[in-house]
Amino acid sequence: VPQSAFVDEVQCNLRGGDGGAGAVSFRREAHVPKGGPDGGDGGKGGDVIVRADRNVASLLAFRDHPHRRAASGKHGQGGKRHGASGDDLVIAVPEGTVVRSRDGEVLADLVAHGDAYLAAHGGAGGRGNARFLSNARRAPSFAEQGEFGEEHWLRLEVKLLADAALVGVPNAGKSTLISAVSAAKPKIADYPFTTLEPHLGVVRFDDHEFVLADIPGLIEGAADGRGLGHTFLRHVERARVLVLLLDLASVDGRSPDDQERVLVDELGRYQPELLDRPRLVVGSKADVATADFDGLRLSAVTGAGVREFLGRLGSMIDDARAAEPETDSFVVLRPRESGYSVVRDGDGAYRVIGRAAERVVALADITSAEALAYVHDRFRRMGVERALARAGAREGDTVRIGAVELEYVEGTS
Ligand SMILES: Nc1nc2c(ncn2[C@@H]2O[C@H](COP(=O)(O)OP(=O)(O)OP(=O)(O)O)[C@@H](O)[C@H]2O)c(=O)[nH]1
Ligand SMILES: [Mg+2]
Repeated sequence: VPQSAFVDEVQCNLRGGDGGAGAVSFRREAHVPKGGPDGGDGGKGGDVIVRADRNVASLLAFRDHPHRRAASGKHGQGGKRHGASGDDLVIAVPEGTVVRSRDGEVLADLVAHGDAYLAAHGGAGGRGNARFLSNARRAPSFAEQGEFGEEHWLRLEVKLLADAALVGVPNAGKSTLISAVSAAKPKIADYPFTTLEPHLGVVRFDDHEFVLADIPGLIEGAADGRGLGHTFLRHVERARVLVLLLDLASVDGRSPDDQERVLVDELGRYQPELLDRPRLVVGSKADVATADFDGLRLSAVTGAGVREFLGRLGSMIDDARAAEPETDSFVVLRPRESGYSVVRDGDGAYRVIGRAAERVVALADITSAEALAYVHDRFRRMGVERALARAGAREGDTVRIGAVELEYVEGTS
């Protein structure tokens, strides 16, 4: 997939956990050869939930792991012990992530921190045989299987937004630094105005993930349109932290203090609020530094000071994220489809489609007369038999439901 520098897009496969199976079990009592049914229910499989999280900056994690699956439910046991539910799987994505089906239909737009989309339902747990006790069925010898979790391919897309911007005079080493700490590969050269347009790079360091922007160098008068930087200051507007990169080996001998003054001046003239933004001031080219500088220094070439720089920047970004006000978030819960329909297979057999009907035949042992009687009874009550008759089914016709094939028997209804 051709990638724009500013858009992150992935395809992923999400699967809810399977439901646990119900148990077939009978109470053991000293004087009763076969006590009442006491098979417990299987646990529900976990759901897969995609949730916007301001601490995540990109969809990079999906490149390593496009397949995600929630935990399955545990099987039921005797003594009416129910299986534990599988844990939900919550997948963090950046704010602004758009969730689409594989066909491109928009399913959810996760704008703000906490917005969530239930992407794949976990399967229901099967009922244990204790649930099938009735006057007519004193010793049910069947239980339900767990339901498979839903599986969906989704397309996630997000416009990358800079968490931090590298601000510096031309030739300060901004592009060299972003190349050293991310996959961004802007052009690097030993003359000013090498970078003509902004580049974004995703940085992952320790537990931090953030987007860093490399913008063209700023010069005096940038806010009035001199040089190139002004056109790109809008990339700085959204940044949570501003990194002021000062050239410690400036060829024109500009002192770090002088550079900092120019940069702060231009930022403030462009937009006074930028001066309230957290700033990290750092000196570049430490390996060949000629200027005195007391602050944090790094060399993008030797790597000296880079880890400390990333740790500090990561913490500042995390603090800024944590300080952002909570907004109301929403959760898109897709209701699972109910009902069923009857269609014709290519070979003329009838097929009953629908979760509710398919659950009825998901029994551990469909071959027992008792289980079959249960299935017929349920279908009569649900109106499935009538629907088949209306669709034209005749005695002896094949009826498929889920993985099961049955013979149509004309009922009395
Ligand atoms: N020795 C040394 N040279 C560096 C370091 N960082 C950058 N340089 C050199 O400095 C020059 C400018 O680097 P760039 O990364 O292109 O600087 P820039 O700030 O992106 O420049 P503009 O895009 O023009 O604003 C290049 O020749 C780099 O090789 C460093 O840490 N050590
Ligand atoms: Mg550059």
